[in-house]
Amino acid sequence: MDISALRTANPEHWSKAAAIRALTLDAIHAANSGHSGMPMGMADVATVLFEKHLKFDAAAPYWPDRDRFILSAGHGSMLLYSLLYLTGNEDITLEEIRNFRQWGSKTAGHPEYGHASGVETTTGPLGQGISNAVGFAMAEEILRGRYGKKLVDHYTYVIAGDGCLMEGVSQEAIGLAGRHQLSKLIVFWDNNNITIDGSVDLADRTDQLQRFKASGWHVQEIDGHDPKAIDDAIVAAKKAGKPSMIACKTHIALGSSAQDTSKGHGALTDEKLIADAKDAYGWTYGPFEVPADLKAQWEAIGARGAADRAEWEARLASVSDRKQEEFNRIFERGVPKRLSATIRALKKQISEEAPKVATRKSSEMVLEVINPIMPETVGGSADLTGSNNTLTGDMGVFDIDNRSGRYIHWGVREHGMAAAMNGMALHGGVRPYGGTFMAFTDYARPAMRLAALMKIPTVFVMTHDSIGLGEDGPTHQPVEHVAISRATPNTMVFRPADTIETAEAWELALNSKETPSVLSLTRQGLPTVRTKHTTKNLTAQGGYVLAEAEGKRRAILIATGSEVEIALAARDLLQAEGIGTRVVSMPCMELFAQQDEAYRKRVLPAGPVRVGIEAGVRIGGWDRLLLGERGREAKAGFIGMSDFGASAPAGVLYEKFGITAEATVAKVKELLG
Ligand SMILES: Cc1ncc(C[n+]2csc(CCOP(=O)(O)OP(=O)(O)O)c2C)c(N)n1
Ligand SMILES: [Mg+2]
Repeated sequence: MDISALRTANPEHWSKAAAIRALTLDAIHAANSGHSGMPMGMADVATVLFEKHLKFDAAAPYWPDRDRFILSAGHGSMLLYSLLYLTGNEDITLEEIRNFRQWGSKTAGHPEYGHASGVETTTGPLGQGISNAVGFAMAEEILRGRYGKKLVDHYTYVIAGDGCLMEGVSQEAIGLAGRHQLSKLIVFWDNNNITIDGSVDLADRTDQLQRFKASGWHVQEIDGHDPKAIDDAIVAAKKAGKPSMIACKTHIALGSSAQDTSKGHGALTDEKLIADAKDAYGWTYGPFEVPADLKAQWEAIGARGAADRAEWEARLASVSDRKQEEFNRIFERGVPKRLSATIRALKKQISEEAPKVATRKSSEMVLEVINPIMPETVGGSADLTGSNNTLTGDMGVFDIDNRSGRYIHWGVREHGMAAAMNGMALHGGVRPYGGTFMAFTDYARPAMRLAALMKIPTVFVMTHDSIGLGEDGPTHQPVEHVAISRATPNTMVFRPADTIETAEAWELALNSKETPSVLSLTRQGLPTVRTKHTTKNLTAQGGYVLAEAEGKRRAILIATGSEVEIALAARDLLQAEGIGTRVVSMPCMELFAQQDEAYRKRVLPAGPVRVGIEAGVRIGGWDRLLLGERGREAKAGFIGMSDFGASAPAGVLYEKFGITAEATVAKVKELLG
């Protein structure tokens, strides 16, 4: 394609966009890997967005009221890195661009949140960014509802590719955004008709404009290389009163011999191809060279928002001290001072009353005291509100006419919910938690993994956490899900035994700034096992001695959640036979592993036989507890699940699958020989 017409139509724009294209080619050439085509195709859209619309200050990448720019098509990372470098972001220097994709560089293969400032979310798994963006836009609405336009008034812009739109999660996100008329969400679709295998048509013929329209979006279709059309479309999108999708017809790998082909998707490293493409761009500079006047133009764009930021800071300074403190606290992910006393008071009351309740209900009891003192919590459920017990009285339901509502009816959209909750957490100022059944962790897992990778404290409230849910049967009974969550790095999996441990788990989840939590909660009622009040949060140690052995200690039973009750019953039986038995409650294996060795040895001394009890699979953490670091600390056994469950009342299932006090006693005796 002859691109000279594009060059001459608007040379000022062209040279700015050409800088992105040239840097992309050079960085990918140096790395000998990456994805060239997308940045080459979307450089014009990105240039107009950054130059004319995006409210940002390159010198202050975390300013709360900035517009958010999300590169959902994360493989096009060089588009983002070029923009950050050109506009003067401190993290992304030319050296970093030269070290694209190398060990220790900030320019990771795909944009990673927390790795370089200016990266709003980790993308690469297609479909996540656009789904995070819905959470960003919801958080903006909620905070604007609470603090007003004076403090919160910004847009969320997204670049999504064909792949993002093909992923199922995008439909969950699109449906949510349309339903809630998230009018400050603007998505650019890189409509280049190419994916890795070839033309999009190989796999999909969806009319994307009709699709978005059907979900309640404002849609436009433009030439993605025409700067005026791009600008006009953004202006119109801002006025639309609905979420907006701008289909940008672009050419992947524009101006190269790989243009409009799937070859253009990946790393273009051929030197002649690169030289020819630069020729076509009229780019006469050396590798990684951006002429000073052009760099200055880009830096002026990067500084354009400094005045906006200063004005915003003045506005923040003009509100009451109390409001400022709260605003700053919630953006720093801090908890209110009152939280620990509130949790302690609840623990005290519960230890006296000793109710028998399901831990999902316990969680609701805890939320009833937390939500009133933490205005930043935003709860929700994927259409299981009454089952997940996630709604408390004071929250209000988020809706078009109730933007400060703090409860989200996510609909039957576990993946979209999890991804949007991540977006909320990333936006800042809100602490999202959301519920579904533990078995549907599978449906939310890609986003749960990213929460862990991004180091954000999203809280996943996963109820109905074992065969203990009973009659709904094996489709709904988690067996491997706790293990999968435990296998994920940087994730705290809490399986509390009663209301007290549930309160402690919530306290830890909310105090966490960099680790997501999975609360694994029961459907069935559980007795209060912590009847002696402690001000100390024992769950913070991961595991602790709940009941000490009488006489010589010959067995240690380690149990979690609903099986702690069984361990205590087994202990009674064993003690009656003169077998001294300690019960260790282990609500969070990850936190236990973080304790020093002396503590761990105190809780699990070598010598006595050990039996683990959990209505799930043994794989995933148990062997370390049962056998010790070196694998031979104790004779050990496990009472749990090794197959799928079945449909029957919970009591019957525990009997049939052999997760009982009697089976535990038999196992201990077998080990004692
Ligand atoms: C969930 C997920 N599946 C697969 C991939 C691998 N992948 C990376 S880019 C891509 C094709 C994307 O096509 P498109 O979004 O149109 O990008 P373009 O080729 O236009 O740059 C695929 C399949 C991925 N990154 N994420
Ligand atoms: Mg494409």
